[in-house]
Amino acid sequence: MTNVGSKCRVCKAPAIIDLPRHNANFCADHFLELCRRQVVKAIDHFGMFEPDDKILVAVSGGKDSLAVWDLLLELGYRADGLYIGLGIGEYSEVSAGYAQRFAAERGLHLIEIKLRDDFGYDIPTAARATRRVPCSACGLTKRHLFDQAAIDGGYTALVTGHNLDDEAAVLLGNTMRWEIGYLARQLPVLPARNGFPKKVKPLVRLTERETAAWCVVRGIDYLVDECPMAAGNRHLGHKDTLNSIEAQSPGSKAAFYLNFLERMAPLLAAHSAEEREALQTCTRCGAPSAGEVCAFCRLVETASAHDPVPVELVMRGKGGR
Ligand code: Q46
Ligand code: ZN
Ligand code: ZN
Repeated sequence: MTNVGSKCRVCKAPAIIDLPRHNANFCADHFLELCRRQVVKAIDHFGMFEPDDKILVAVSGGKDSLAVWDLLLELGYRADGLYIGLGIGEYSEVSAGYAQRFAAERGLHLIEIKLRDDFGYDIPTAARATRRVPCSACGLTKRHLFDQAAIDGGYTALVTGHNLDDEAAVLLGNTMRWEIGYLARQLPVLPARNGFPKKVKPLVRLTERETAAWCVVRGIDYLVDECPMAAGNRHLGHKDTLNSIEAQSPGSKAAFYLNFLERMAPLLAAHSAEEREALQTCTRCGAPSAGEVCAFCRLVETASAHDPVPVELVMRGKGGR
């Protein structure tokens, strides 16, 4: 991860990673220290947590969600995990194993939901049955189930592992379309409102290379493979674009996203307040909803009535990006 012979900026020991945006190399200990500092800075700066928050971490078995769970526990927060079995073929079976092992080895509480067993569908089938792109059916499912599990379990903060690369890529997409409504809500903390839990992204100051390195140095075994349904996902293309800008001009990615939060997001705050529609309660599941029956319950109804569809069938012809 670094040039042979380079030294840690802090202690001059042999470095294990170079971070061009910090214009420095770090040894393992000082790299971990830098990551902790970045997370604490995000938590403090954005007022992410109250000391008595009961945290639920959305866990996928990938590097970001396991890193954020590990970091929060290390920083002294109480945090349980929630894993959703999305039924995306072998990928889901393997990812469940990573989440379960992480929790079991550390004696942590992991709540598990299995879409096929608990709701009678899986993501490939939902995508086919509703003619949505897979990530849209998946996003709707995950948002609903994370929110509901947090509310039902009495958790006061729902944490996700979104990192700087994720947020910058979404910001680029939203900016290119001038999606003012989405831009106004693209914040690292969304307070609890209208029956939704507080949502927090503590990793927004760390890149995905840094969260991966955190896991490697901490000995966290995570699923490296990407979801097979991500092919064609616009965010991946935006990440590539930002990475080539970053390679030319280190620090651009962080400046793009963090300066948006500093300089632009406050100007959009009024817009986000206006957008807050009064919501009703879903007559089936009790969740906040724009209509009588929420989008999730409608998805369940359609997807669970459909014969199961394997991942390969949904993704046929969509491989590569
Ligand atoms: S799991 Fe789901 Fe992601 Fe797979 S289907 Fe798309 S949204 S890519 S984070
Ligand atoms: Zn050092
Ligand atoms: Zn509902």
